[in-house]
Amino acid sequence: MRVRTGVTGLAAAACAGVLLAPTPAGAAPVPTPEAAGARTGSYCVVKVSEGKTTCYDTFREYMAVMSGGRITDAPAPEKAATDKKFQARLNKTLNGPVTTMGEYTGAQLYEHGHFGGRAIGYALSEPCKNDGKWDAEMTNLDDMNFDDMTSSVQTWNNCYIVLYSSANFKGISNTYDQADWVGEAMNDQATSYRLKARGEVIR
Ligand SMILES: [Ca+2]
Ligand SMILES: [Ca+2]
Repeated sequence: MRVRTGVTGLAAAACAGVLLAPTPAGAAPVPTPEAAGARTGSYCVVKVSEGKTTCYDTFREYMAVMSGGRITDAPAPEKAATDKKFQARLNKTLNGPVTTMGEYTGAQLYEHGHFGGRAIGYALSEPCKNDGKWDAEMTNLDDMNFDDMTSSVQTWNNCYIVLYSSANFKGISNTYDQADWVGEAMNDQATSYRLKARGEVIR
């Protein structure tokens, strides 16, 4: 859903041919969501290291997990989105390992512009690496009941996110780090995505 305008994403049209390469060598596959939880909860955490996706009813519960228990008092997402203090704390907490198990937050997708509405967080076992391989991928956001919904994204730990308008990394694509609005062309269009390192070129 469109809430506000203001493009801050990084245009990557020049790389589109590369990004549509069919074989994502080395990318960590997204675990299949536990159907019931993934489809009923509003806020989902995908943990690659544990091989599972868990969804929560409230942004507060979700953020407690995403932050490794460091942020247990998150306000409602619409309030959190406009709370500069909270956003600063979020960025400080989520850059770097968030748990003693060494999980790193790669990216979050939000339903509305300016980091509001439903959210999906993606936790990696290590920061995104500039090694010529995708660091993670999701072939179809419909599996998370999040197809054609994304309006803003955030990334941390050296990750960039590439959104694609169709499943399996097809359709139009664009690359972002922190974007409170993914832009008119990609708004409510993303159906798959991949994570890579900042400035990484993948052939
Ligand atoms: Ca990589
Ligand atoms: Ca789509």
